[in-house]
Amino acid sequence: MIQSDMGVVGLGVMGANLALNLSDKGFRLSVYNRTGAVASEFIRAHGQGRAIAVADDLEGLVSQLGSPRVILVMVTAGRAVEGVIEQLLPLLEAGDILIDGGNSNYQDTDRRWRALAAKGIHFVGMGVSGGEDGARFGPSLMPGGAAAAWPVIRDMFQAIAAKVDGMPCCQWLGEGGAGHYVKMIHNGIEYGDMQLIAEVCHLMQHALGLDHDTMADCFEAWNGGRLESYLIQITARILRQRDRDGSPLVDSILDKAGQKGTGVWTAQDALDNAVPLTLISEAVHARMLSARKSERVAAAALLGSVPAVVPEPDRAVYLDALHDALYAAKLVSYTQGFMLMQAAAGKNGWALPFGDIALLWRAGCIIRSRFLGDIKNSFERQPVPLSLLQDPFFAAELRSAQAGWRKAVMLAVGHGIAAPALGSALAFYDGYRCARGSANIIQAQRDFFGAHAYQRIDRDETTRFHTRWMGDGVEEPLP
Ligand code: NBP
Repeated sequence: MIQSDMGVVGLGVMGANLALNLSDKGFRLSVYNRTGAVASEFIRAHGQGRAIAVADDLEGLVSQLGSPRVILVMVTAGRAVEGVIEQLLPLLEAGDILIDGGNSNYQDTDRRWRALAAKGIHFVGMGVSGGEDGARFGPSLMPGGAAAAWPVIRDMFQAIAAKVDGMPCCQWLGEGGAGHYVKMIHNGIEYGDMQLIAEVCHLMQHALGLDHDTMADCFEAWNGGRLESYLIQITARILRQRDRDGSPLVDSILDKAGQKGTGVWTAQDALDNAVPLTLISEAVHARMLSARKSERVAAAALLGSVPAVVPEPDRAVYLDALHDALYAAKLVSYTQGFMLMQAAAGKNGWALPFGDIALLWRAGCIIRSRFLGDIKNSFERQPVPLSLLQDPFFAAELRSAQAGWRKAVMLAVGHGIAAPALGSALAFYDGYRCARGSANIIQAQRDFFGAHAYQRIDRDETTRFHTRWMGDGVEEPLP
């Protein structure tokens, strides 16, 4: 009997499309789905002429695989992944490879990688981005976990991944939960990009008074320049979409955004690692505020509405400002995302390939953009800059975008329109480029009320001082 190259467990949106992509590239598959009717329908619709065998149960699936067995699990993250692993474990042998391609929390992946390694099973946590279309025709893939698995699975996943100039958007990222960690950051950055675009749309409509076609024209024009990206393209399409009565569809869509958790995980991880990930965190908070619809409606009646729009002659200048603000704030968001990955790499002992990560995201995924090529270049420079804001190219870009960025934030503030991502990015930028900040006051306050001591600018930072603020005012060095 011919044995399959890979088993796929879970034929939902992602599993089915990845299976078809793998099949298109010539790999022989065995597939299994908990609800058998889903697998039967999959084969009825797509099986003709393909080397895909359906298994009725996991025992059947495992028996159809060559050695070492390679199994891709594409089920909902959390208990479902746990359950599938538990069921598969007695059926596997040392050297077999188990890949979780769902959106699992990287800490779960790390734990599973350790537990399965003790049994000789090579566990891989692989971030998959690009949604249904990406999975079918070329996703961005972020694998990490048991390094011994990579030489076995590399060709299969690089064959189905999106390509940029012939380079597959699929590279090994490191041990343990490294792959799912990078996917988590990708999703956090996606939250940030989406929030920034939403804020710009809101300002265009409510501060500049633009109609939806004009807004769509702007996004289309911007897509021809530095902001070229998938999310800018789809926003233009979204703005042109009409409802049944001919009005813009977006105006009839409820202004409440849901979330599945990866943005929250990213923000929590930033807090745990003491990384100022302000923009993505604001994007998560903005979704939370959006969900409080009835409370906002009541507050609007109580606290007042938005003032009049900007006069027409000034609008072109403001549109340029919004473009620059979007670009600069996006740069801050990616800077913060890479800062967080650098901190996590240090903490977890991962040698994350930052330039390759930028390349992995250049195609096949939701945050794909031209700009990621510039980030890749930055990580190739020698010496590698401390942060993207200290890269000569990006520093120059920010200096030239700065005036427009401030104008856009002032537009939002002046019109009472919330633009937390644009504004917090600017605050981060101003804080980051401030050689002498305000934390001296905080050190003094902490010493005043709690005797927490402070450091002095004219002494070594290891020497700490306390002042008897309410007594004789004498300063004394602490032992
Ligand atoms: P779907 O909801 O389309 O499919 C879920 C699959 O999980 C089905 O095959 C379902 O089987 C199976 N499943 C569940 Br639910 N519980 C199970 C259990 N206890 N045992 C065995 N199988 C179980 O999800 P999807 O959109 O394909 O997403 C799969 C993973 O990929 C998720 O982690 C998701 O976050 C991630 N992801 C999704 C996207 C996207 O755009 N959709 C993108 C990137 C990553 P059933 O038919 O018997 O219910």
